[in-house]
Amino acid sequence: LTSNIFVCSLAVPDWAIYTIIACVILLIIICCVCICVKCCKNKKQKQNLKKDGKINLPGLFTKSDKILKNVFQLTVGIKKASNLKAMDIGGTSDPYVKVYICPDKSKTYETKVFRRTLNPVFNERFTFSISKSSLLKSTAVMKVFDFNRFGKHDIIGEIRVQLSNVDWNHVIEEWQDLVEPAKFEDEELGDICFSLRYVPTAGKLTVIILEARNLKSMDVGGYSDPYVKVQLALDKRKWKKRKTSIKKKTVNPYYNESFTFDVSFEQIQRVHLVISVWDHDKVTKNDAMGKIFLGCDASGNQLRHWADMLSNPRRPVAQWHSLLTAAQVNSTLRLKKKIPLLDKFPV
Ligand SMILES: [Ca+2]
Ligand SMILES: [Ca+2]
Repeated sequence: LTSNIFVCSLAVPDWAIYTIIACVILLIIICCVCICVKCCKNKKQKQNLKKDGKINLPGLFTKSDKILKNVFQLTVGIKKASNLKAMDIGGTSDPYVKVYICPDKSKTYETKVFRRTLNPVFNERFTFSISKSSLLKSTAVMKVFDFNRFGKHDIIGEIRVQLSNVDWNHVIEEWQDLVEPAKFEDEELGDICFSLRYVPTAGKLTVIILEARNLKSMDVGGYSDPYVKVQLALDKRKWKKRKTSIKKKTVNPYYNESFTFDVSFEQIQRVHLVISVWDHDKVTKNDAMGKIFLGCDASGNQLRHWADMLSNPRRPVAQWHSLLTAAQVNSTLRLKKKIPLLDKFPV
């Protein structure tokens, strides 16, 4: 209609009108063909991407809700993985995904563990707050691990997404190839194995520090003098503390030292167990080499161990844990000052 009015007012001859209409129709046809070709191509690409060892991020949801001034919310969704590498005998894995933002790393999330599968469907979402200033130099890291009850968890692969490359106006949902993990900025702090046993009737919590391995070397000569601090907090207040012996000049110490604490059934829900590894130094201050905490609001592997202990009363449950930095644990846990007069009053 508009074109007619336009045409009439200029008194253009008939043949010109037909030519214009023909051109418009031709243009529309060309556009349609282009869109169809593009759609088909995309579909093909997506199928290709679903091949080996991929993980689907549905996605890296990048919502720029400005809750506070200059703080953004980033939601990372882990949807599913397919054709993961088999890490266990029998040709399967027990995959789970760890998600964090580098270099901040103050919050590390983990998905649930899926037993004996190479095609897990996670469907979990994790939200991070990122300041505007650190946004451009931050990377979202998603690491896929194979859970092992009695051994170190094997890394299957990882994905890194530089947040500076993210289009903040859209939700990104895509498959990506898992790659070999980057070692450089990911400081390996070593692992610690300990067993937990809780007897509700007697109100006794027993922690046996078994061994640690691949600890960081803090002293010249590539060694450390590690000891382990076992600390309990009640309602996030420092409560009780014990230490193992010091093992000289090693990064793979063996302790097998047992500590029993009085923790009533009523208290166990409110307790945090903090395990930290320290390097003993005669002259200077002792250095923290790594830390983790367990409790009802712990996450991932630590929560699993705590839950296993509670659901298996009177039975010791041993498990390996990867150590985190003290700063990382402290910022999550935020313990308050010591409870005064320790055991003098019932709490
Ligand atoms: Ca496994
Ligand atoms: Ca030392």
